[in-house]
Amino acid sequence: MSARTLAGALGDLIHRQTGPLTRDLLRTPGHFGLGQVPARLAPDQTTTMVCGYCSTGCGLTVHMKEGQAVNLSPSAAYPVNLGMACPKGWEALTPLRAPDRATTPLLRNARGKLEAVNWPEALQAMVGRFKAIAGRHGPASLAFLSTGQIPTEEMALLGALAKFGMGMLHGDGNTRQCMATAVVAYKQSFGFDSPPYAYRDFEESDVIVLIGANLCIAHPILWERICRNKNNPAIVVLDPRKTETAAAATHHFALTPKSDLVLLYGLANRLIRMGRVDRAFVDAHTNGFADFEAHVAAFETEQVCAASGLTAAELDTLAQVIAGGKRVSLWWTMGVNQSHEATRVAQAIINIALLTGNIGRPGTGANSITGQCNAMGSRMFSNTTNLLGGHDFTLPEHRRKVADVLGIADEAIPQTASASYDQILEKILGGQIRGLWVIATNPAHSWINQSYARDILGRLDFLVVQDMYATTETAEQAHLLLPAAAWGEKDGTFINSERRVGLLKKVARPPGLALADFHIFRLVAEAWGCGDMFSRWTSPEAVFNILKDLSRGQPCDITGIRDYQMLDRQGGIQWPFPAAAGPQAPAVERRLFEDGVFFHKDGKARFIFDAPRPPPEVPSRDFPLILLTGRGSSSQWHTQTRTKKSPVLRRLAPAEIYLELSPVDARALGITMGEIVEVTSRRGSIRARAFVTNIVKPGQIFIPMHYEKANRLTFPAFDPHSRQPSYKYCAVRVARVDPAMA
Ligand SMILES: Nc1nc2c(c(=O)[nH]1)N[C@H]1C(S)=C(S)[C@@H](COP(=O)(O)OP(=O)(O)OC[C@H]3O[C@@H](n4cnc5c(=O)[nH]c(N)nc54)[C@H](O)[C@@H]3O)O[C@H]1N2
Ligand SMILES: Nc1nc2c(c(=O)[nH]1)N[C@H]1C(S)=C(S)[C@@H](COP(=O)(O)OP(=O)(O)OC[C@H]3O[C@@H](n4cnc5c(=O)[nH]c(N)nc54)[C@H](O)[C@@H]3O)O[C@H]1N2
Ligand code: SF4
Ligand SMILES: [Mo]
Repeated sequence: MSARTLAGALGDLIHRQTGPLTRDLLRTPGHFGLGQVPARLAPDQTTTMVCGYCSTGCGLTVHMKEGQAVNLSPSAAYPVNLGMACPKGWEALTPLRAPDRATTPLLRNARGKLEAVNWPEALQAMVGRFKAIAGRHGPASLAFLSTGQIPTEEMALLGALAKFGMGMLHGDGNTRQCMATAVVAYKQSFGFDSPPYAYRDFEESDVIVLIGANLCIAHPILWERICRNKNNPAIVVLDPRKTETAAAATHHFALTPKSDLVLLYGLANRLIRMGRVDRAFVDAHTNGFADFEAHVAAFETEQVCAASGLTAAELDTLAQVIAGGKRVSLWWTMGVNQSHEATRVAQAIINIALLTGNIGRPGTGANSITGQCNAMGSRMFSNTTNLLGGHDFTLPEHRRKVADVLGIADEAIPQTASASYDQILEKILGGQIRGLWVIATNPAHSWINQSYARDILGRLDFLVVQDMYATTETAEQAHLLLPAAAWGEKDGTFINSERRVGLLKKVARPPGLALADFHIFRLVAEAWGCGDMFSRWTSPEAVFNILKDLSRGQPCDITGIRDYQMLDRQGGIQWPFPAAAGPQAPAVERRLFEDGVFFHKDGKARFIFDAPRPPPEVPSRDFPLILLTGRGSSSQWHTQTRTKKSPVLRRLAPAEIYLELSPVDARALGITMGEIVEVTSRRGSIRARAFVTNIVKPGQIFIPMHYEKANRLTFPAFDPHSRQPSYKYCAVRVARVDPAMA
């Protein structure tokens, strides 16, 4: 398209988004600041929207003055958080005003420097370079890496644009680092990616088992929901570390890292021998129990204790507590999903819920807790691994259905799912992928085995990074930076851990020339020449209506949600909510499988299991310690691009990288509290401050992922079924720094 029509389309979009603007603004980079009244809100009022950090999905009430969001408070009426929020939620507006916001597109010039350009120039550069690459190497030489942190409507537009419009075969997201294991485990076991619970189950259990999940830090408001439980529940934590959650639990079993599979099989064996099998449930609603029973029979106490580090008495207690529960819920997060055999561990948890009949009733379930605010949206609608709406790229009838809803040709839809994140990086290394578009994720900090990741990103012919900041580790490597509006500056929906579709709203103006990701995708579509394909995708709410149609007849059917207002009134609505359910509002909290019918064709859940395997890199004489990584505090978010912009949050967490080291190891190494030490793996060496603590057991150290150097050490192992990275296990050594060198 010509520059004139492009500028016209752009003007039209910006006009609609922000009110009258002169055309000159499109051509000249510059600031027009926050501060004008977003079109749909009165100047002074409050409005409730979903938080943009974690998957808990708290409702935050934003206070407006003269059209600006000036403050916020947790919403008491929202069914998720009931008036509570964690520090990140309270401080959610601060990162929007950071001085390093990306306010204009930046293009790398001939001298290798990023230089401000206007939108038409940026779009021309992106489309020109990408088309040249695709022309020479085919459309499969372009790929995208996206996120669980933008609204579902934006994800769907990106996925449809990239794959159906621009012809890309491959696109994945940071949800691969996070939820891929739960997705595969649920699909294989239940027939669809379907976390079955409502948060109320936390309040209704008499036994709560948390496996590799540190709720107090990572999902603080879900921990608050546990605290509302009136049944005096047993709270059992399976975590190698004595985390804040473990310390507050009634039982903590500090299992050896990556021994979960052996332990859970041993536990299943015990429960079966204790006569704790719910025969009626197993017979009516599951397949494969007899084989599973035979498989776990070999997991005797001695072997299980040797592998897990638990004593026989501890194993006994664990089995007794679970066997004694009438309403047992089992919850897991990254301690499970990030492992070399993660999918089978997740399914070992599912198997325990199935065999004890702890599913489909209040206070029960095999429950994966999601990570990012919209990881669940990306699982259903990002068009990466699944075809839009939880469909399957490989099934002709699914491709036809999606093509019909979208009014496109079947042939526009790829017949295979995308390569996974790690495979995309391998393809860059192999020269098959040469152009990459990174949206709302920061792989140059968060991907496993960093020096390799950065080297790979550095090999691209053209790297486009679309972010709200120009200063992220990945943005620094970009050839083109596209400035994005952030949470609070745009409309759309997120889906939280309990499958609740919640609303977000524009309560602030994006800075400078930054645009909502939604509008950036629309502009790229126009510039690419496939704008016609998206003529109905005019606004987030128009896309929401398309997504409803795509979900029809699927387990995640949301055709009953009339419009955004209905979401606003109800405090979000969980899927499924099909139109067939009738016009009445749905119950506030609903769980799946109350009828015992699962999503496989025969309606039955499956027992799936495998032989345990050792991790690919284990401690040795030279690297005697195990490195664990994860979340460090409730006020730090991932790579900290947002949370470090808040002075309040900064004060709540250590400014520099540290490691948890046991007193036993510290003594043996001659290391004292607070000393700077060197941590070395086969992939790299970093310096960090020693925090000597009994949180970790001897032989293990822990480093939070929030500091850029953490992933220089990690070992790139992947679960073979989910391709999720195993961030939480590799071999390292720790040494004092020679005082002369310190
Ligand atoms: N404050 C804050 N909250 C967040 C995030 C954040 O960055 N900051 N991120 C969000 C996201 S995207 C996610 S995915 C979630 C993650 O939430 P969590 O999974 O709860 O957090 P992690 O700290 O990564 O890992 C949890 C625990 O797994 C344990 N673990 C390590 N290895 C093993 C093992 O082999 N077996 C078992 N059983 N446990 C093991 C670790 O010791 C750790 O305590 O948090 C979400 N919430
Ligand atoms: N060692 C180790 N590494 C880990 C983990 C671990 O436990 N240990 N956990 C893994 C997990 S579970 C996850 S989820 C990943 C997270 O890894 P990342 O996704 O890389 O981390 P974030 O810091 O959340 O990056 C989000 C980026 O999006 C930008 N952004 C925010 N909002 C918007 C928006 O609306 N639009 C646009 N365009 N940009 C936006 C932010 O500025 C930031 O640069 O890390 C993984 N890495
Ligand atoms: S718990 Fe999660 S959703 Fe709730 S306020 Fe904190 S970061 Fe936001
Ligand atoms: Mo995550």
